[in-house]
Amino acid sequence: MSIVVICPGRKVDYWIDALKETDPEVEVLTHEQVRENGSVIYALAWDQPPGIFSRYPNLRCVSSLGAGADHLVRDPDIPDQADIVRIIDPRLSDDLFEFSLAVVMNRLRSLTRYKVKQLEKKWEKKLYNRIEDLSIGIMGTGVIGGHVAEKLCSLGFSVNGWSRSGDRPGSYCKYAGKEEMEAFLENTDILICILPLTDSTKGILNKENLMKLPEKSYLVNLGRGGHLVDNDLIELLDSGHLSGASLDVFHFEPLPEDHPFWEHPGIDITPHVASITDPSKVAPQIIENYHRVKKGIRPKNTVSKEKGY
Ligand code: NDP
Ligand code: OXD
Repeated sequence: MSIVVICPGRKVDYWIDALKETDPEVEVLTHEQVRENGSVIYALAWDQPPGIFSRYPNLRCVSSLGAGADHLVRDPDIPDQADIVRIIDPRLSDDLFEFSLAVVMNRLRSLTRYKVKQLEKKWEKKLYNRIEDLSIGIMGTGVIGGHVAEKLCSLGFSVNGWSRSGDRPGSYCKYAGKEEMEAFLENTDILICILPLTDSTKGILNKENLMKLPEKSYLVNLGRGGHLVDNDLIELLDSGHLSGASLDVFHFEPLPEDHPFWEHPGIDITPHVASITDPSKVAPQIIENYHRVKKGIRPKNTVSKEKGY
């Protein structure tokens, strides 16, 4: 029995080395190395090519290499009997918090603007906001978003969190479901999307919803590119309703060279780096899940195929 690692364009060796170091007895192969397709019971995948899972008739579990598993939930070739699992790791949550904090502080103190002014050799002071001045709204307060919300609260930010159920623990102000979305948005100056991409969250960052934010609000999208309606963002930036946006995720990654986001002065772009899974940190949970699955026990950190996250 073996594990196959499928992640075209990524450094697959780090994954294979980390898994073998955790358990040298387990056979871990790239999909090019697999000789007996029937022996593969566990797959690790990111950006998998279409149709790849149909090669492995005995798959019992497919794991994302990251926290998001939308690329797996929408793959029609994962057999019904196989569980989908994702990575849950405190390091991922901490890294995403640190990234969010950096973006928020950049916004409060206009650091990107000063870099632009520096290149123009312009000495132009601008009033700044303090932590207590603006309220932050986190869309999606699950494992990562809930952590970000709590950490921002502990630094003195006023934080609102919006989720499907509203029943996760936390001291931030909670809003739940479609009914409370409007109130959540109306009370948010910096909106940070940390939602999973599902049928119900696709396109949620659209004109109608973003117009409910107060004038001059700022958008941060750390969820998935599919949450955002790109043209709506450009329209709202150009009209001045939004004062800027920081985007880490895109419909197509890498962001195509001719995409208008690249040259928009109101948009800061990062290449999906808000938090990056460290193979050595998460190999133990993958190996543990592999052994569970091998023994016929359900793996941990499963994704609901119905809910999509
Ligand atoms: P979780 O599954 O733990 O949490 C998801 C949260 O979203 C929950 O609070 C859930 O509500 C809420 N949610 C889901 N659907 C809806 C809906 N229709 N309406 C309102 N709220 C909804 O996920 P994680 O926190 O672990 O990760 C979230 C996402 O962050 C990932 O799926 C990935 O896309 C993104 N990510 C991005 C990274 C980056 O580098 N840019 C890195 C890591 C993750 P409820 O609490 O009721 O279940
Ligand atoms: C993600 C991740 O889900 O990088 O985006 O973990």
